[in-house]
Amino acid sequence: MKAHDGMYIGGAWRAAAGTETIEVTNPADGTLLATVPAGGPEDVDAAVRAARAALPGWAATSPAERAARLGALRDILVDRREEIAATVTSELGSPLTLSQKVHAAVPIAVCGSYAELAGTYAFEEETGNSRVLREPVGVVGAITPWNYPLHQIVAKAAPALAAGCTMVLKPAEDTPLVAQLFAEAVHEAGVPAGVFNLVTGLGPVAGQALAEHEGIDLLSFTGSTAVGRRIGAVAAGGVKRVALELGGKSANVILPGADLAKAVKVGVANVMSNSGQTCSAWTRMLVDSERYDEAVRLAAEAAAKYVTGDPLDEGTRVGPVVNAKQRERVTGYITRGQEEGARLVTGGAEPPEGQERGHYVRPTVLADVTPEMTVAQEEIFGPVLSLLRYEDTEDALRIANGTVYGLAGAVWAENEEDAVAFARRMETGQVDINGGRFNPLAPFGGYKQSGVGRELGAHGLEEYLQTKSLQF
Ligand code: TXE
Repeated sequence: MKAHDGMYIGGAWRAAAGTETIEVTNPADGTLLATVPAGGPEDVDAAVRAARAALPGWAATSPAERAARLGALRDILVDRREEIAATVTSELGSPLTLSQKVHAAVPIAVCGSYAELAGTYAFEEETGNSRVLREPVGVVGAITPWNYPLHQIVAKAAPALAAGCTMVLKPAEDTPLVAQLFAEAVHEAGVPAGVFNLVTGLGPVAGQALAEHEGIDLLSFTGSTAVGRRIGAVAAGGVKRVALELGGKSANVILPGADLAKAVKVGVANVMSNSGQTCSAWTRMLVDSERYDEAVRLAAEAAAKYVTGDPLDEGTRVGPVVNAKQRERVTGYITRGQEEGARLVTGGAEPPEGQERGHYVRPTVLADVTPEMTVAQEEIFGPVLSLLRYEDTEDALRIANGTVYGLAGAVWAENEEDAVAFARRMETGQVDINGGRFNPLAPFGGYKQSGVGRELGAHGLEEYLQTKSLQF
């Protein structure tokens, strides 16, 4: 695949300071797709300086001008959506249909929503004898993961640019190609030089250098809780603002009386999508004891129908996971679940037949999972669903809230009001009621150890703003 051998800094592709590179491979078959530079502290420093230099000019632009640039950016992403989908499929391994419908379409929707918000948001308002100004925070350092590679970038870059901030992005090492494509689109959209900068590189090197850099005013990180905790502390030590979007272990609560067949079908689809590599995935399905066995049967039946295979084949529903390490991690959890007493009803740790070359994991369902088991507590990040049994509503709530995470969740009930009443008591940032539908304007982010701050919509924009009040 075509790749840039430099970094996008100060409006141009420049050679990296060092000679280290990253090999980008296709998780479906291990073939080499491209090499990109692995940046170091010098590259990060050059990018932060470029962002700092561009800040006064960009912060002074009118919201209408920023809206126009974001609108142009959205249109370019629309024009290049097939290329985006193909790129994500080759470096992440997601089925091409998913790449088209989600990996390309969602960032386009999010970028469009910020083009609109930039033009309509009240950056100034009067309150009593004061005028409140909402000003950009400054230079943003963004570190993103590979699981929704373009979405995670746009969920930070679009609000940052709408707010008048400038930024440096360090994307995940597994998926730098779509990040390069995004930098090209930003350039083409006429965003001034230095407003958006890209440094590809390894987390502990380029990522760490960005988190530690004194020239950053806000660090926005999405990734594992372990890394988030560490770099959050580093950034807070420098009195920078920190936004963290971390892991999850979301509950899908099926209340008695809910449409079980539908809830199980949608629940299984939610977990298997993107090979389970979704921080908000409903990985714990909670069913009342009376209907538990029926739910297990339905879930196993549904999961067994999920065809794993080549992401380019139209029939494929589950592609590989992103890399060998992730595959090992996921299958390790499946084995651990069985060792702790969970019952494997479909799938398992063995690679699917004939797919040993890629990083494939069988769509797996574990039954008889109890709340204290590792598979019910830790984020697996693979196509693995755990079914837990509850006795009554209070028990269901205790189980749903009984992890360190609180990112998302779902509630199914016969009456919507019952689902809403239950959702109000859940310690989590987002809940889908009887299925729900994606809304690019709805705030997304975690309670408890799932993170700090919100992305998307006006709440996402406000993360990149600081307020000043003028008293008259
Ligand atoms: O994440 P990392 P990994 C979870 C998921 C997954 C696990 C491991 O459970 O199985 O994390 O995935 C950068 N300083 N999530 O190892 O390492 C790294 O380069 C600065 C949940 O891929 O956290 C990449 O850009 N940066 C999740 C980003 O952090 C560092 C999405 C994420 O990588 C760094 C991904 C360091 N010391 C994984 N070390 C979600 N919330 O959606 C790494 N990075």
